[in-house]
Amino acid sequence: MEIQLTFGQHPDQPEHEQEGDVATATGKPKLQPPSRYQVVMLNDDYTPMDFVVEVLESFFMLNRERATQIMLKVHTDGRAVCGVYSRDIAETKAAQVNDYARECQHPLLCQIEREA
Ligand code: TYC
Repeated sequence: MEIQLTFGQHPDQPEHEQEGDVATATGKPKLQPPSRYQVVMLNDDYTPMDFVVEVLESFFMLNRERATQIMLKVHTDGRAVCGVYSRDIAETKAAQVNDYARECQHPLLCQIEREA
């Protein structure tokens, strides 16, 4: 955004005499809404299906039916979106899932991707 300061350039015009300095915004503000990030879960050959369903239920607040659908989509397509969040929340969720899976000695992985 460009700010234009006008310092009483027209002292001879009576309407400016009392006003002091005036800040005027010119042009369109170039503000964008913050990007959203998908948490994407990846398939592997070793993580048990019931462990994946448990992770989807507890980290993404999904019910059993929805968690099972997403787990099966990952299993068949190789990947699926578990949820969409602000960047901080998406990073935190992906890290929590990856850390928990590692603690439990499963290779399950999530990554984040910025939405187009
Ligand atoms: N492919 C795994 C299996 O056959 C199950 C699985 C599903 C693993 C989803 C990871 O994100 C995943 N046991």
